[in-house]
Amino acid sequence: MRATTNAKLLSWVEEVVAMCQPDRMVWCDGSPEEYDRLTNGLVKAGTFIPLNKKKRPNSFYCRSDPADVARVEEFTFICSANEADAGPTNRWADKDEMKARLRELYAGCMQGRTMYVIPYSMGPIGSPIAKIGFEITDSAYVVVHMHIMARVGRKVLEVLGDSEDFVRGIHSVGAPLKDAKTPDVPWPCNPENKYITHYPETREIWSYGSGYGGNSLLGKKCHALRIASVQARDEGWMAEHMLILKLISPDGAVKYIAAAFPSACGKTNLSMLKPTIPGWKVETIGDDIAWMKFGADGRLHAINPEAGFFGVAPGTSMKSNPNAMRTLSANSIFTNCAIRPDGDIWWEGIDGAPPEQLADWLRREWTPECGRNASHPNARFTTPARQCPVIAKEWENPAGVPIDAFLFGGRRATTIPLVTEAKSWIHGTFLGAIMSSETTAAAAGTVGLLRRDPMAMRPFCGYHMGDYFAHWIRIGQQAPAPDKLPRIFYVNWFRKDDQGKWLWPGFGENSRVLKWVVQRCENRVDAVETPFGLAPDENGLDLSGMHFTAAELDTLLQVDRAALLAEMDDLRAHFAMFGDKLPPQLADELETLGRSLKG
Ligand code: SAT
Ligand code: MN
Repeated sequence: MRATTNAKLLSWVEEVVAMCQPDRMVWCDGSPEEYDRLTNGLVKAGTFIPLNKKKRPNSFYCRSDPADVARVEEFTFICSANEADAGPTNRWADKDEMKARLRELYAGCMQGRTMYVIPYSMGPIGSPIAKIGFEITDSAYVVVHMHIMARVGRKVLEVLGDSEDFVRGIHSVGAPLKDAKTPDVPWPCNPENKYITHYPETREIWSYGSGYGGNSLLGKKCHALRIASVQARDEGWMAEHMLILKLISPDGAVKYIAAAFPSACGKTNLSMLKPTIPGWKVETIGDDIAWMKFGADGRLHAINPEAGFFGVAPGTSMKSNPNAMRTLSANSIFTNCAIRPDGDIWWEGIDGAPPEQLADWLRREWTPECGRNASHPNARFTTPARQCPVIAKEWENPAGVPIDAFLFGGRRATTIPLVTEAKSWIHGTFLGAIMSSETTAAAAGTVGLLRRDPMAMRPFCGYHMGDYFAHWIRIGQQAPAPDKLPRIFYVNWFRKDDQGKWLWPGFGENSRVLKWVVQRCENRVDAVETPFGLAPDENGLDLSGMHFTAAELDTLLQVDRAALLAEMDDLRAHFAMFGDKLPPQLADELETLGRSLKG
């Protein structure tokens, strides 16, 4: 039912109805009844399989079309008014041409389907940092995901009132049902035509052809990062691809840390980590996105704009992430993992021996001997954040939490040490700007290639990355109290030795690095200067109970000078990409790095 008199909103919805020609239209109210009605419908349609109620109450299993399994960066466009504003890391298309092409595809694209209008808030409803958006979609799968991932419903319409300040998102799976007799498929999509398009000036998102993750849950990467990064630039705040965690030390002191890693590099694991060092505790605020504004106290305050976790399933276990496993114990949706004969889910790396038989994500029979993986490497769980056993009590605080430190990191088997601290805000911005990581299955494409992924925002920055660097520098300059800015660190959990063996166990042991970060923030430990920043001295890290040879420790904690020096050309080419938009401070930092590596 429609519960708004907002004229701009109503006329936009009418336009979309006229273009897409759905059979029915529903204003989503975000209620549990709506969720049940839609999940029942998805079960009837064969999209969802209810999981064993005793093992996983109110949870569902889903398999996508094999041609629709990840974000598609190749078909993701920033259609800014000026091409130069999209910058070298984005695909740009003329907004009028793109809209004309999409209008053709959208014409009648919802025939035979229901169109849902989803009012959502990214961030606690009414928070001064939160933003309102609407996603119009023909996918019930998307609606139930938005129920978990965002705040959906009437309250959003009430807070919006007659304001025009909302993001307009249109999404279609691009698979009209030509007549009532055409049977639907479990996962409608359009493999030939996928477009994920953004119009930063008018705060619009038009998405077509894919039903998966960041392509279709428009509140997430499209709104909360690509559009929000532009709003943040214009309004003087930050929209970052960062988890937010609360770290409590044995003496009860609290620090808040936000950390940027590329997709599928362990952000969810870090955000709810179970420390192995006694007396320390991590609580979760968010696992993927942080929106930050300066508060009256002069500090950067962060909210998690999301309400759920859309995490990578394979590799998640009681050993790697017990808190995620507990979060998933009910009310969750699982896409593209495998299903056991007893009606529960399974994936590579989950606890226990593999069952003798499974149905895999491609609906085939699977046995441990068959030589294939049973789940897709980008298989995902969708689960409410409030169910996380270590969710922090502040996680929905409308004022956000004050951030003490930023971590940057990526997957690097070589070269980059376990942890260093930036020497200044500008040096930290520089380390973020040269971030690199081996690619993962979160995006379609080859896995394991090294790519520069500044601040883990390469696929998500809605404007010119050179201007984005300048925005970071401006935030540092505009900080009401420079000494209250977060300290910046660079970490790499993924260093390997010459034999290809991980040097660092990761997971809960990463708490040792967090302890060092806290002690640095409190000026309680010394550090030694290296070309890559300030590193722990021999006794800096708490490694009690761990066993490393001197050589292993050396490799783990040292910058490989020769290897980094060999990357200088690549780094210069990376920076050259940004042309005259590269802030001169970052060019200076690069040359300083080059000199210190030689010295
Ligand atoms: O963009 S998704 O939400 O599909 C997942 C990711 O890349 O982090
Ligand atoms: Mn992400």
